Amino acid sequence: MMLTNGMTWFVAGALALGACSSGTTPQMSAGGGAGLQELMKARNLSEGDVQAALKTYTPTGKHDEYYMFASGGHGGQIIVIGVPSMRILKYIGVFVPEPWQGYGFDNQTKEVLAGGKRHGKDLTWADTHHPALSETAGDYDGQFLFIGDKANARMAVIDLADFTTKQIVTSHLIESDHGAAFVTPNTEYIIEPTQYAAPLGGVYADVKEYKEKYRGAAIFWKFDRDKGRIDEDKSFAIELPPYVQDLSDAGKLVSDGWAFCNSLNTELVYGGNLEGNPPMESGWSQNDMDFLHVMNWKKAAELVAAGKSKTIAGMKVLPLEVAAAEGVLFFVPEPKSPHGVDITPDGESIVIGGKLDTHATVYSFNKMKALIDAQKFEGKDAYGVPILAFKDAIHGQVDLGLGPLHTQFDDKGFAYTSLFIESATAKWSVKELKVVEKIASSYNIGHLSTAEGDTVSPDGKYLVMMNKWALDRFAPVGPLLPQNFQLVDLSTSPMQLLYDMPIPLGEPHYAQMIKADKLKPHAIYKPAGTDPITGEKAEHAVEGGKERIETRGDGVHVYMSAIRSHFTPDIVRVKEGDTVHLHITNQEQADDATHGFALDSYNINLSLEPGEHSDVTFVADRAGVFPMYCTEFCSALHLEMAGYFLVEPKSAAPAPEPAPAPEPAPTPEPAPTPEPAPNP
Ligand code: CUK
Ligand code: CUA
Repeated sequence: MMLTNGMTWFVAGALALGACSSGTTPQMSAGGGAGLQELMKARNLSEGDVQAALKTYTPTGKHDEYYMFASGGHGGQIIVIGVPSMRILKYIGVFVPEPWQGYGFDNQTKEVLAGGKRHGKDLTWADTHHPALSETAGDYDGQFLFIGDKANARMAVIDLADFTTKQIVTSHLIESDHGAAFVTPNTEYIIEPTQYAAPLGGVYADVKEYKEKYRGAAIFWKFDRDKGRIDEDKSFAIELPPYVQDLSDAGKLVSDGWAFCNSLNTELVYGGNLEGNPPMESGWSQNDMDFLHVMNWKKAAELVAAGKSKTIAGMKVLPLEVAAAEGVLFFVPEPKSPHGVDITPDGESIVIGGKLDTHATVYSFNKMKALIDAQKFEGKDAYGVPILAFKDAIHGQVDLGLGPLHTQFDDKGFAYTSLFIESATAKWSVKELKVVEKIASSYNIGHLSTAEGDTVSPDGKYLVMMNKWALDRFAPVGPLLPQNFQLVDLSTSPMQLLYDMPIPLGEPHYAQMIKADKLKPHAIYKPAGTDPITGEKAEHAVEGGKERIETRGDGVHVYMSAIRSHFTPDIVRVKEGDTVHLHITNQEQADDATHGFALDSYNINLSLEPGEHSDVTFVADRAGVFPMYCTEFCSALHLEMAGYFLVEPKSAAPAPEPAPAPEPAPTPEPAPTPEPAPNP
C-alpha cells in the first residue's frame, strides 16, 4: 500500500504524541504512540488500514457528518446510516410493519399502510428502490424523504421531523415502477414512471396486443409541502409507449421543468420463449438504440389543468397523442438497453450509463432544447413522438469501462460512474469526457452515492459504493450473503477505500447522503397526546388524572396513560365479543422516555414515544386473561409496568372448557440422537 506523506506525518505525529505523554521513547513505550505500532503489528494492520480507521472512527458521543438514507430493498424499509462511521442509526418502517416502532399496529399507522393496498389487498413486502430527499432550489432541504416500491407501484412520504412514514399512495393506473422516487427541484412533484408495461388501469388484454394495448406512464405526484402530503387529486400522469421505462431524473437550473427517463424495449418484445418468441433478455437487446424520453412536465401540468387529460383508474392521464403533438414528449436515441439517468449539478448534461456498452453518453440539454425550439426532428416513432437526432443532441461519449450504470457528482466537476461488470467506480471529468482514475469495488457495484451528489451543489467528500455481492468480505452466514456498502474517501487522490459495511436488508438500490446539520428532528411529541401521523393533538388524547373506561354504543373505550412506571388503568375488564378502543397517551415529555405496550395473542405492540398518543381498535374475541406490559426497559421498575386485560367469557356462569378431543396417537418418532455434551 502506497503511503501518502500525510499518513507518514500522521503516524509520526501520533508516535510523537505518545512519546510526549509517556515521556519515553516511542518505540518502547507502553503509551498511546508505541501502543499504536504494537496494535498494528498484533492485528496485522497496514498504515493505510490505520489511516482508514482514523478517518471513519467516530469517538463516543460524537455524531456523524452525514446521514445516508438507503433503500431497505425487499424489507420495504429505509436504512438510516451515519457517514463516515457507517453506523446504522435506524430502520424506518415504510411499506411493511416495523414492530419496534409500533408501525402498523395502531389505527394511525395501519391507516398509513392501508394507503398502499392494491385492489383491496394487504401487501407484506415491497421492492424499495430509490429514496429521494426533498429539495428546495435543487438542494436537499432536510424536510421530507420519498421512496418508491417497484413491485407494487407505490410511493411513500416520510417526514424527517420524526423519521416517520406519513403517507403511502398507489395508483391502479400502473402495475410497477422503477424510476421512482425522483423529485423536481422544489419538490413540486415526485416522479414515478412505470417499469413493465401493462394495459393502463389494471384491465386485461392478451400480451399479443402489447403494441396496441400495453402502455407505460410517468406519474407526477403533486406534493403539498405545507401539509407534508401527496395531493392525489392534483397529481397526473403522462401516457408513454410500452418501451419499458427505466430510470428517471428531474432537470434542474437550466433544465428545470423537464424530466428524463431512459427505456429498454423499443423492440416491443414481450417474451413467449415457449411460444417461439425470443426471451425478453435477448428480445429487448436487438436494436442498437433505445429512446431517452425527454418530458416537459411543466407543459404537461398546464395541459392537464386545461382539461386535456382523460381519467383512468382515478388518475388524470395526458394521452400519448396529446403529449406527442403538444410538445410534452420527445425521444432521443440512446445506446441499447441503457441504465441510469443522472443530471449534472448545473442541469446542462444528462448522463446515461451504457450498461451493455462501455460508454456513458452525455446529452446536452441546451442542444436538445435548441432542436426542440427549432422543431428540428429526424422523424417520429410508431406512436407519433418526435425524435431528435442523436449526434445533434449529445455533448459526447466517454469510454468508462465495462457496464456503466449510475452516476454521481462532486464539487470539482467530476462525475463518478459505477461499472457493474468491471466492479469499479470511474472518476471522470464531465467537461473533458476523460477518465481520471478508478477504484475497484468488491464486487459488482450497482448504485453509488456521493455526499449530496445529485443536487445543484454536491459536496463530493465521500462516496459509498453499493455492491450487489459480498463474497469473501464478511464472516459467512449461509447461502444468502449480506450486500456490501464500501465507503471511499474522495478528498484524496487516489481515492481511498475506507470501510466495508454489510447490509443485511437486501437488495438495497439507491441511497442519498445529506449533511447532518440540515436535519433537525424533534425528540418529543408536544404536547403530550400528539398523534404522530397528523402532528396534532389526538381526538382521544388522555390527560393525566382523567383516565377512565367508558362503555358506549360502539364498544368499550379505554382512556389510558403511560408514565414511569405504570399504566393507568392497569386492569381493563371487557366481555368476550366487545369492540375495544384503546386510547393510550404517553405523558412523558423527556427525551427517549419511550414506553411500549404489548398485549399478547391480539397482535398488539405499540411504541409510545414521549408525548405520543396511539389508538387501537380490536374485537376481544378470545376470552381469557391477557397480561399487558411495557416493552421498553424504561426504568428500574420497568418490569412492574404491567397490568391485566381481562376478557370475561360470554355466558354469565362460564362452563368449564370442554375437554379437548383426544388427539390421534402420533406416529412414534425415532428417539433423537442424544446431543453431545457441550464443552464446559
Ligand atoms: S436500479 Cu438497482 S442498481 Cu432499481 Cu436504481 Cu440500477
Ligand atoms: Cu415503560 Cu418499561
